Amino acid sequence: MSRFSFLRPGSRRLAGASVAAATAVVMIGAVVPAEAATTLKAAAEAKGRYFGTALTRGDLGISSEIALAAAQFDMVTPGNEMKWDATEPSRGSFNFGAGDQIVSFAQSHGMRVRGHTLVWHAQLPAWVSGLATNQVQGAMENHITNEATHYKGKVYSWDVVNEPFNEDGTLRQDVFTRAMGNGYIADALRTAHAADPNAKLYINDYNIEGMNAKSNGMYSLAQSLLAQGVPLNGIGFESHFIEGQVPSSLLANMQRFAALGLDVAVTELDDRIQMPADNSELQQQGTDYGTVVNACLAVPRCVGVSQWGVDDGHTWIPGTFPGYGAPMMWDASYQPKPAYNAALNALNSAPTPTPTPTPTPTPTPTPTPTPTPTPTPTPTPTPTPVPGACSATVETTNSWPGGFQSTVTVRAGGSPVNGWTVKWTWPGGQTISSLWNGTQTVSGSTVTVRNTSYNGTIAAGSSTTFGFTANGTAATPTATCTSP
Ligand code: 9MR
Repeated sequence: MSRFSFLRPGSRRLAGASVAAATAVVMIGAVVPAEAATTLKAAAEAKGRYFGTALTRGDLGISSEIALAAAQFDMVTPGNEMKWDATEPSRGSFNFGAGDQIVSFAQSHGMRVRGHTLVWHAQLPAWVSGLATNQVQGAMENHITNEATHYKGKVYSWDVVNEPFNEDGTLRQDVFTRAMGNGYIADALRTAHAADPNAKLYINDYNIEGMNAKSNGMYSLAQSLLAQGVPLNGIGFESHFIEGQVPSSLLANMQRFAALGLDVAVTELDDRIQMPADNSELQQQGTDYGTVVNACLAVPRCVGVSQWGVDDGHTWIPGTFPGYGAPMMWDASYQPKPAYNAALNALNSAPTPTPTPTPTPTPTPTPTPTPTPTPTPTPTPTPTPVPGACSATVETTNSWPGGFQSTVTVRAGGSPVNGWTVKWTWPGGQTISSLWNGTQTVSGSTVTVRNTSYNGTIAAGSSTTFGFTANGTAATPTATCTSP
């Protein structure tokens, strides 16, 4: 049974404090240095990120909550209004009224919109589940085309496919897989891209924030979609956490997806506490929010963080996880909690990104041509495939003052490789801060990286990659690869 299978429709609503109180909260929200930004959105924008929230149509009528949302956030995800049950309740009959209200709220407050969601097994109208198998693909493509065309140019991104995985990393069996097999994901992404070529297209899921079977499943899917040229732009990490339990591999996991050339985003952040919440739990929640924001800031391809709601009075958590609550950065009276200060401080404390300087080309004098003797052509020897041989190439994908990120491609020769070991020596005292898709051993300046359980086998002529971030000056050492 899915973690969300016992959801009640709609989240709890509490009446709130005044707009004036909400505004005051913004002013006194955090103790920060004089020039530091005083709202999440300003602080995030200064670091090239956004900070978002989820809002439902019901939220739009709660003036205190909305004033706070408009002051603090620059991205909105509709909580329910763009889901299939809301937009195409009966076949071929589309209703974008509620979604449009969220979009116009966002536009009138200078906020962007994350479209959520086109294809999901939940909040799916009964008519879709009742279709004959050979009708599902047509219905899915028609739904995507209509909705993505309606919102073309109005959404920054789409969660094209939502929550497709089981906890063990296999794809969930639902109406879409039963009709189309695993290929429904590629088909959905291609259909969305045709309708809105400028929207960033995501697959979004929960419990994929750390390194585990489910995120390995997502990683393999992403690799395979990219290898097929499918228009996938990003992975959404929902991040519905429990206080004190943010996975320690969050950063390394984000980095490995980013190293595939994908954007990553924290899309539905909340951090629930077993009620009643005491002060030490609220402090720990602050640490958790800081950890998540810092992870995003440490990954150049992490585009932003969205909290799933605004305040503790309007959240889905108590309705779904009885006994738990208080998962947001503001309490039910719109007062900022330690989590808000932690998120804001993390943003304000991060180094401001500096664009990588482009070296100015020095003009070189044109050399006087000297006649070259025509070389006698020598026949190119045909390389003999060595069984199990592999090669490795290190490439710097990003650098910043004092650090850099690299991708290492491990390629099999003429025969398949079963297990590989890549080795190199740092030229200038560099040290790896985090490595993904491999296991490392360091001895002095020599680094040895072996495959993990899931990427040791490489077909003849194919490749896999691992990646790392390192401290020091960017270097691209020559690496050797051996295979047993
Ligand atoms: O916040 C949404 C809540 O109002 C709905 O009742 C619920 C129904 O499934 O969906 C909630 O949002 C979910 C999101 O769309 C996908 N990830 C999990 C979110 C929380 O359940």
